[in-house]
Amino acid sequence: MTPKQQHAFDKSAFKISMVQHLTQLGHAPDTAQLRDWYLALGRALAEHTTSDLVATEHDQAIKQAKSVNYLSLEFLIGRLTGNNLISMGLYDAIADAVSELGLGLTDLLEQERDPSLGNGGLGRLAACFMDSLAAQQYPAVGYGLHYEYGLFRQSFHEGAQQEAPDAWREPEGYPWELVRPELSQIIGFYGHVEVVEEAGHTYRQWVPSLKIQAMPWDLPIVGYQSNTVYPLRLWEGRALTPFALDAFNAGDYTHAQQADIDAGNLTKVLYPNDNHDAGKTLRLMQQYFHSAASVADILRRHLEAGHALAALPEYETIQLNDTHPTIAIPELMRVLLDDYRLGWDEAWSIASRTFAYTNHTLLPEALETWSEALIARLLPRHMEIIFEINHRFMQEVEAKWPDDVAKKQVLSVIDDKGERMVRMANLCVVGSYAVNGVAALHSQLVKRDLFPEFDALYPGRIQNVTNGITPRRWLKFCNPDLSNLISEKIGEQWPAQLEQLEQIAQYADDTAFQKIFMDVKKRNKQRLAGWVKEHLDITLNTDAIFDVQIKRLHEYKRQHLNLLHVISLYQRLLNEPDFDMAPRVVFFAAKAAPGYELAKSIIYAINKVAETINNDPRVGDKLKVVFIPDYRVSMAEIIIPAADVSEQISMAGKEASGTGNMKMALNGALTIGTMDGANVEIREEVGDDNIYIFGLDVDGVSELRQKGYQPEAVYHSQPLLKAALDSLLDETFTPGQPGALRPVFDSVMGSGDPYLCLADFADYVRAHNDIDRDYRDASQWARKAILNTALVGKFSSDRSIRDYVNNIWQLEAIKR
Ligand code: CBF
Repeated sequence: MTPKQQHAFDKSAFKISMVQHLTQLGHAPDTAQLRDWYLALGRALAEHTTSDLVATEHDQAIKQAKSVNYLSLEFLIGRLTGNNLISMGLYDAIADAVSELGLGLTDLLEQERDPSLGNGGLGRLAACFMDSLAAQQYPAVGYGLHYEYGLFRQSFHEGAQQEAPDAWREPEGYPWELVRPELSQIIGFYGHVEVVEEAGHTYRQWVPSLKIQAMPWDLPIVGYQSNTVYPLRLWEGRALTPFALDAFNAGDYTHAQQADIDAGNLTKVLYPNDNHDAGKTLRLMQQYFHSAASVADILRRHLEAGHALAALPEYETIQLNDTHPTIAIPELMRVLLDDYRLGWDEAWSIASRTFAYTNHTLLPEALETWSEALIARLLPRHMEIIFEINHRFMQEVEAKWPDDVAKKQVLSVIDDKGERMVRMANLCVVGSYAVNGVAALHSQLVKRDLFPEFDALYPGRIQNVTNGITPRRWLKFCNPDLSNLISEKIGEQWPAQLEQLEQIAQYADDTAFQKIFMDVKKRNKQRLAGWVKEHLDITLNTDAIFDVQIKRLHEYKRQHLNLLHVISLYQRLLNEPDFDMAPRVVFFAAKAAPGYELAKSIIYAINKVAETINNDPRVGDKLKVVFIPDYRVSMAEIIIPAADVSEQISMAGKEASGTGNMKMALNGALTIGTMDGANVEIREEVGDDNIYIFGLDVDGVSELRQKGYQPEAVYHSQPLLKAALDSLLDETFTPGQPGALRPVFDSVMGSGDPYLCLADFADYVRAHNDIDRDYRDASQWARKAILNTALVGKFSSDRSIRDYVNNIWQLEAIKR
């Protein structure tokens, strides 16, 4: 693809525009602060993207083409300014323009607060996918929620996680967003269903008792090197009649604003749970609000483009990012049946050819179910429709497996074992034309373990699309030195065609290239070390192995296994006079859901261990442990380019894919990982010699469980492990507070070690010893690092999107 000519850039006009925006913000150039200038920069740039957004929206070719609508409760987009500059091809030109105003572009970019509108991998994937859709110009709209507060800000108080609200737009608003009142929708809740008679037919009609306005805010998703800009449309809850003047005049000031307060609560805050279904009513309200507003907007676009309602599946496909927007299926049915008065079969034919569903997890606690009673109260008509969908589906099951009660029980959308619950994943599979897992192993397990009966009933419906990451943000933007080095060697096309990186492999044995490559790594390590010094006052040795585990804190991800290894290194340094190791800095960054006690205990334990080790003069700079607070996209952009080792150590079968693994490998880190998620495919690409695989695989895990796993036996048989665990119980890391780290000890010793940390410990240590040995051979290490960068082109989200396009969505690219 040759990049289309982007708009010509007029430097002096741009500088004038920036100053005008600054003035509109109430500041004068000679007294304005950096943040004021950043806002002016954002607003001046957004003028360009807004005009491209509107032009893309009105593009006839796009209106006549098929679009994907990506429905996700989370879009973890990260800062937009730097990334948009890369996509607009204006990075250097703007750097030059702002320097003439006496400003540094990187300082300005640092002023932007991350829009953290997601929890972790699922939300970040949605952001990468939007980037890749725009880059390849496959017509798309992203639909999400406009949370007033994103994922909480994390800090530590004496080692314990503290949470604070994340007011990402405060106080001046976010310069990239555009409110679109003309596209607002009205969304109902509660109420009852009435029967309406018309022309000899009876229809059902929902009469909601609460109505809330859905106000859309568009963020521009700028296509790399093109003029295509798609909207990420985020719905905000607003009161229909925000202010009750009567009440105010009567002196009832609180009541006067009550409607506004209630509606605003709907999109006030992102639920901070990753891979966990918390079952809160407000969350279901968010899900419905998001789905209903998005479905209404999709239908509006479809009909305004002049297409027949029945042709919806030919022009629009709706991708459900996990089960969170499942309620969109009965919502579309409701609109087709009750508002457009279609018959059931016709409505179902349209709906079931429009939706597709991505499953992101096998964890039982993350598979959403909603109480039937709650849905019936909040969305009475939808519950009727769900019953009808299930009734007809059960007939299908009966036809396939006559009199098989067990099959009906597992397949049914309603789980009636205890309190009757609606299984959202089952509803998704029944109502979608395609279902996919997110890595080869995961998709295989979805078919084998999660949905074997669905797979038998609908052969071919469950597919795989391996996840990916956008090379624009995760290499070109975050690692400019490596990007320039790559471009010098293979040209400038790789950010749009990541497979081209393979050409770098030819330099893996070239000692001169190895040196330059590792010099880049060193500079990135220095940048991270500088950040750590400035913010945490810890001095790091940048010759040390930078060993990195960055992801949500979850037991299955096993940060505590990593911690046990760290403790064992510490103990060996102190107790074994002959023990030698390459210096190491172990980095952690992770947020724990506020209600997830064990995850918080693990964070506390890591911080306490870090404090002890970092202040123990006997250790020197052989070992340091750094927990970087408030992990977020902009922090990942500093950590990832600096990583030597990437920790991907989940228990096999638990991490659906992982995408941090891809980001670090792309930036030349070597993975230490289990045969889980996308690690399996990373290994296929980079080869056994360039990855450190350890531990039980999926079959090994089930064999061990069948045999009967006894963590205590492992504990007693491995002195290194036992010593590490015992130190959690005494005062080694918590002077004066013995037992303060007991919850972590108990999570493996008292609770049967559900994620098999102890079972995998010895092999994990073995793999780390291999890393230690290999790192000391600088040339061999450089070779492996280069090959990681060279051989992971498959994991571009451009490829993932092409897989969706070709195997599921069937879209055509529309070049503008
Ligand atoms: O598919 C994207 C990511 O989604 C999760 O984060 C999720 O929330 N279910 C998974 O845990 C990741 O493995 C996966 O990469």
